[in-house]
Amino acid sequence: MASTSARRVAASIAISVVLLACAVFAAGNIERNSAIHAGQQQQASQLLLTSMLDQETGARGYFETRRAVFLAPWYAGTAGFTAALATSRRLDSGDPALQQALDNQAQRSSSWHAAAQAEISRLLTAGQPPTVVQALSGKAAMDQFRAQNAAYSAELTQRRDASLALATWLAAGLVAALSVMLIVIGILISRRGARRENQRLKGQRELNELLQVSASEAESQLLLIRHVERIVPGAGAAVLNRNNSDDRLEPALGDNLEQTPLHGINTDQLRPRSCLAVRLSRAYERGPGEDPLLQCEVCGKLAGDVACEPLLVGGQVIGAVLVAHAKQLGDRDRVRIHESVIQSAPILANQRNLSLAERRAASDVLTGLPNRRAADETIKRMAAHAGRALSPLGVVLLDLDRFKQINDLHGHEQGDKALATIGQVLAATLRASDFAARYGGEEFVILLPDTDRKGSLDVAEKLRRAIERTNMPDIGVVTGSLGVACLPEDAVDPDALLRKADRALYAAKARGRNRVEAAQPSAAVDPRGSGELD
Ligand code: GH3
Ligand code: MG
Ligand code: MG
Repeated sequence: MASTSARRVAASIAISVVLLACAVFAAGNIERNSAIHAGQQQQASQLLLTSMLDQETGARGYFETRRAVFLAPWYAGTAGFTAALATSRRLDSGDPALQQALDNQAQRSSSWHAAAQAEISRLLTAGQPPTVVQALSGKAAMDQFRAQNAAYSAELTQRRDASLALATWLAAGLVAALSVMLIVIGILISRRGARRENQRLKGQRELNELLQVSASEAESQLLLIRHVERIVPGAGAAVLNRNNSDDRLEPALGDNLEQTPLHGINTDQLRPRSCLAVRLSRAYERGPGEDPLLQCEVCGKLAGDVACEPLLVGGQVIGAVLVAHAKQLGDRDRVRIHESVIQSAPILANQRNLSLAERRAASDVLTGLPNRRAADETIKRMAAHAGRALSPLGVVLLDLDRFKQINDLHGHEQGDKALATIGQVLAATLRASDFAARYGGEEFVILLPDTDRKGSLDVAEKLRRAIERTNMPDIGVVTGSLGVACLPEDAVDPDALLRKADRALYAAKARGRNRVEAAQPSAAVDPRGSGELD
C-alpha cells in the first residue's frame, strides 16, 4: 500500500522531470531556430552577391559582344537581386547595424544597376559601344558592392555566433535552475516526512503511556477513540466489544453514542457476525458508493468512507474499532489506525480479563448475585457515602424459612434451584440503585441507599410477598423472614447496622416466620441473645 507522502514524492519527481525535459526541448528549439534563421540570412546575402555577379556578367558580355544572349543573365540577375533583397529584409530581426548594411548594398546596387541599364538601353537603340570611363566606373561600383556584401556577411556570422552562444547558456541555465528546484523540493519533502514521523511517534508513545496507567477497559477504549479521532481529524470512531456469552456485539460507552458513528444504529440487534471485520478477522473497508458482495451490517448503515479494524489478541477477535469519515480516508490514516488498534488490543484484553476475574471473585455462582465479600465492601462504601451525604441507608437481612426441610423433602438439587429463583426474584423486585447479595447458605442481604426505616420496611414487605407468591416447580411455596435496620436511626457503623438487622431477623423467626421485623432500640429482642445469624 503506497503511502500518500510516497505518492506525493513520486508526483513531484515526475513533474520536475517533465519540466526539465520541456526546458531542454525549448532550449534546443531556440538554438535550432536561431541557427536556421542565421543560415537563411547568410544564404540571402550570398544570393545578393551572386545575382549582382550575374548582372555584371550579362552586362559586360553584352557590351563586348553585342549579342543578345548575354542579356539573359542580366535580367535573371536583376530579378534574383530583387528577390534576395526582399528575403533579406524579411529575415531582418531589427538589428540597426545590419539594416544599415543592407540599405548600403541596396543603394550601391541600385545606382550601379541604373547606370548599366542606361548603357544597355543606349546600345540597344543607338548601337554605340561604352566608353572606357563608363566601364571603369561600373567596375569600381561593383567592387564597392562586393566589399559591402562581405562586411554584411561577416556581421551576420558574428550575430549568429552570439545568438547561438546565448541559446546554449539559456539551456544550461534552465537545466541548472530546475535541478536546484528539484533538490529543494526533495529536501522540503524529506523534512516534512521527518516532522510527520516525529509527530506520529509522539502520538503513539502518548497513547501507549496512558493505556498503561488507565484504570479500566472503558477508560482505555475512550483513550483509543480520542486518539484515533485526533490522528484522523474530522473522523468519528467507535469501539465494539464482542460478548461471546450473550452472542452480542456491544458498543463501548453505550450510554453516550450520540457523538459516535454508531448514532442512529440499533445496537441492540448487533451480533459478532454483524461486523465483517470481526467475522473476517481482518481490516474491512467500504468506500462511498461501493456495492460489496456482502454488506456489513454496521458499516453498511454509515455514510462516507468507513474503515473497521478488528481488535485481535492471540488470534481471537475481542471486538472492532470503527472509523468513519465523510471524506475519503487516506492510506496514511489507515496505517495509523491499524497501528493504534494493534497497540491497544492486548491492553484492552487484559483489562477485560481482569475485570471478569474480579467480577467472578465477587459474585455467587448459584444465584448470579454478588457474594458476601462484595456485600461487605459495598455496605462499607454505602455507609460512608450515607454519612457524608447525611442520607439514610436501609439494610434488610433475609433468611429462608425451614430450608433444611426443603432440602430433606425435595433434595439438595431442588434446594439449589429454589435459591437461584429467589436470586432472580430479588433482582427483579429491587430498583437498579439497590443492592442484593447472597450472604450465606440461604441468607441474603439487601442494601437500600437513600431509604429510611419506613421505606426499608415497605421494600422488605414487598420482597416477602414476592417470595411467597413465587411458585417453585416441584417444591411449591417458599417463604422468608426479614429483619430491617437503618442508618442513622439504628446504628452509626456498618457492623452495628448488620447486627441490628440480624436481631430483627431473629425476632421475625421467633414471631412465626414469613414476616418482616424492624430493629428495636434494645438488644432484648434477640431471643437467643447471640446477635449472630446461624
Ligand atoms: P429457619 O426457618 O429457622 O431458618 O430454618 P432453616 O431450616 O432454614 O434453618 P437454617 O437457616 O439454620 O438452615 C439453613 C439450611 O439451608 C441448611 C442447609 O441445609 C440449607 N442450605 C444452606 N446453603 C445451601 C445451599 O447452597 N444449597 C442448598 N440446597 N441448601 C443450602
Ligand atoms: Mg439460615
Ligand atoms: Mg433458614
